[in-house]
Amino acid sequence: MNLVQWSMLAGSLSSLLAVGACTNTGPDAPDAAKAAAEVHNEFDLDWTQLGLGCAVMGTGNAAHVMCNHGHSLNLRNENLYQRHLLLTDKGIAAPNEAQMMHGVAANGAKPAIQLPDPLTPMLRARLGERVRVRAVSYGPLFHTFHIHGHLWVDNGKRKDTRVLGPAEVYDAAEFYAGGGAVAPEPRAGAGDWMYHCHVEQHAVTGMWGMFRVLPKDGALLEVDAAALGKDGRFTGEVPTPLGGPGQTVDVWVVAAEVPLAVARVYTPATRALLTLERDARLFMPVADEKAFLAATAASQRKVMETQAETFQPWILSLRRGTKVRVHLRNVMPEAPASLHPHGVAYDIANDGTLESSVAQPAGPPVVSEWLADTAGTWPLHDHARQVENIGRGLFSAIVVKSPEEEKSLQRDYLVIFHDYDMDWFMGAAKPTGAGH
Ligand SMILES: [Cu+2]
Repeated sequence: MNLVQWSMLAGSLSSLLAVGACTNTGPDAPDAAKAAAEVHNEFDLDWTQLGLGCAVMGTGNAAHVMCNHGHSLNLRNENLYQRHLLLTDKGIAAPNEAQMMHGVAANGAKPAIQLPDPLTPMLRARLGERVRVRAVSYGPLFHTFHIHGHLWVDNGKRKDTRVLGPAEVYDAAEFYAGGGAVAPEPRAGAGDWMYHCHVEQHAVTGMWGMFRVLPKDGALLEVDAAALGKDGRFTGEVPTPLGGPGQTVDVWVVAAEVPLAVARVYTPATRALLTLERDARLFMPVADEKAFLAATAASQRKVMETQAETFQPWILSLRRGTKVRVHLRNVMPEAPASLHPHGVAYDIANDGTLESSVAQPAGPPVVSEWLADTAGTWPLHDHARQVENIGRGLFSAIVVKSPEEEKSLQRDYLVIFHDYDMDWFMGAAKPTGAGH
């Protein structure tokens, strides 16, 4: 992308920030009036220009297909420009942001044209339920976790935004769904509440999702499942924790290179809503040792063929005081893989960086032992070929829960902020990691 295109893109983005903030500056002089008019025009978000970041990567239809910038939540990405294209093709001449982002309005009414839920974790809760959202960040950039309509208390202060650096975690966002931070008083109410990275470029290029608050009474605010297919099934939910104080549990995980639905795009020329798949590298949990030993590259790909749109990244969820033995096999064709945990107790042989703790392709399984002695949320990722493997998805997270949290939280979610390895994502070149 050249400098002119970048500045046009930046202009569009700054106008996104300025929506609704139009002020009259110096209307007396003709030049000033003209300038004011130009500034005012900028307040109309130019989605075509916003799409320029994509257009330079291809022409015509290909430009739309390839419109993505590598910012995602849990490896999935839906560009707001694509939703704009879909709405305009369905007859809304100038869709606004609300129309693009929301599946349902706060009063439960459906919009005139309903879009599929975004291809990112769709967090759900009933009005008044106690919710925690844990955020983990991977990749080379800083991201800002923000959720609409809700506040939480952190160190005695109310917050609704928090910055995360690479491999940083934030798990203090706890509130009542649709309600307050410390009491379920009326606040946001039922409806769709956007959560997103607050780096604006990241949000519009895919780093956003929805927190859907359903009414208490069971009158569902669900979108039409038949019309929307599999959308919204990818929940971001933290699994029920394993083990307990003094217990040892075994967990089996396969590192596999498999197709994953990483983005959804709309192509006006064919009127098709397409899901883009790429060969991601994933930690795929399996049920038991038998399945673990039987796993092959082909069998894991088969699993993904049926789960491509709903597969949830592995989250290792443990009760505080549990000792876990994680068995890792690598069925990827050529990359080594390992598990490097943060936050749990272990000795150096179990930290996923020594040669002895790296699982080689078609090599023997590697076992790591960790003690989950502190409640919290922790990164867990490959450390054998970190840049390339994390860029393609070889990450997870550890959640260690206290008994109090298990009682107090009705909904527990974890979202991972992630930047794609762009060469891999665009399919333009084979990723080249430094390796060991
Ligand atoms: Cu970001």
